[in-house]
Amino acid sequence: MFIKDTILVLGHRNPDMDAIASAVGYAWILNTAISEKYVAGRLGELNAQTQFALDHFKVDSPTLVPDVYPRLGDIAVRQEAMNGTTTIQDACKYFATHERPIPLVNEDGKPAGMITAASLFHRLSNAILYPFALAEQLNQSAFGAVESEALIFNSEQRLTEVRGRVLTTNQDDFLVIDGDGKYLGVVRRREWLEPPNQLLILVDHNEVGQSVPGIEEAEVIEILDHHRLDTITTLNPITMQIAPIGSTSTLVYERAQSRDMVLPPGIAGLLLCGILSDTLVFQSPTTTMRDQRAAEALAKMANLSDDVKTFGGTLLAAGAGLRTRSADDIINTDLKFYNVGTSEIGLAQVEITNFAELEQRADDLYEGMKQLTSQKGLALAVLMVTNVVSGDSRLIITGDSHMVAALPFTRLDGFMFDAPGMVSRKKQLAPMVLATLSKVG
Ligand SMILES: [Mn+2]
Repeated sequence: MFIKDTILVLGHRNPDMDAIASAVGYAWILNTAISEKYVAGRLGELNAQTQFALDHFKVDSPTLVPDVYPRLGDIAVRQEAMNGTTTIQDACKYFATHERPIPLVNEDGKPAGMITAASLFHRLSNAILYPFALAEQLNQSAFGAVESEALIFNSEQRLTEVRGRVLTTNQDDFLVIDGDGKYLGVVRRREWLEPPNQLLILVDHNEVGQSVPGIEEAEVIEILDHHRLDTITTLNPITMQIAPIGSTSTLVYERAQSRDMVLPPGIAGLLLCGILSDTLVFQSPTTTMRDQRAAEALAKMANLSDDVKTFGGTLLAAGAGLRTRSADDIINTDLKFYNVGTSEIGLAQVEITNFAELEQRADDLYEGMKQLTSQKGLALAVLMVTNVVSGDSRLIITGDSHMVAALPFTRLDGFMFDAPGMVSRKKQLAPMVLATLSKVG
């Protein structure tokens, strides 16, 4: 997918609330402040929480962008074609005012070849030797008389896919057909050699592995993010802001603020959701004053009727839950692996809104964790079930019993442990588990 004359604003793969909100919000700001060429995109399906926020604030979902590889259909030029009624004389008249070859198209819309100036002159050079036959020749159909073969490509083929064939032919013009095999347009060699770049702005991520497929054939012109830096290299200098704060939506709000812009209620509401979601309503240790101030201002612009924390609770509840999901899905959706000495451990996290929900699924989840541990040969596996309302977690732990016993958590029963006040895997759980195991191991 390549969108001509646009700059795509994209969050990361498996988009969360902040990835969608910051893409939509930043595209709106740039469209309003600079020009109408920014398009917000998403790299996957919306999660339940984001769908709730878009519905609540009546904002359209951003465009799904499966990849940004330029394809032949993206650069094909719809050039006038000739058909079965075209005579050699018609072709002569055409070349009086045009240089490019004429595509010849059959009645069914499928291409038959191309008339090039060279093929036409070759044909007529015979006629010139026999001038009495010239008039008759000119009235013949161009079909079967002068067309030359042409390379035909499908509109869905990537530019890089046809490299071998383009580089080994001496033709300069290629025919492009659509999915039904019908003539779509013509691509010139020089357009193939110098395709237009899809311009990109990355928000809420900067790593290639988390970004849109085809990024290596596009041009990133800006990055706005709050994650660790592990990013692309560029040919030209770019604008980049990475800040250790709670959400990218906060950075987007600050861009509006620096331009004295008032955001429409829908956009403000969505950005507010980005902040509330990433900071777990300001409970996550990643939260800063900047996030709090942005949320306050955005709540006003959004004409929020509830207070921010009440609304935040509703938002988190819309995304949380164990009820309808399989144990496998719950464990694997947000699972990360870590190495401790020679062994490997796995830490998964899921959000819920009350622990009663966990009780109904505890045995089922424990079985799933045991399976994960044996299948991956893990020394230890923890499922961190975080109650986003109370700001506490419970842990389901499987693996080596000495390691389990060494962890500083209170056992509630068999495999369930208490982790009061703990909400962040990155800042709280992982450092604690890794420190303990490095001593035991
Ligand atoms: Mn984020």
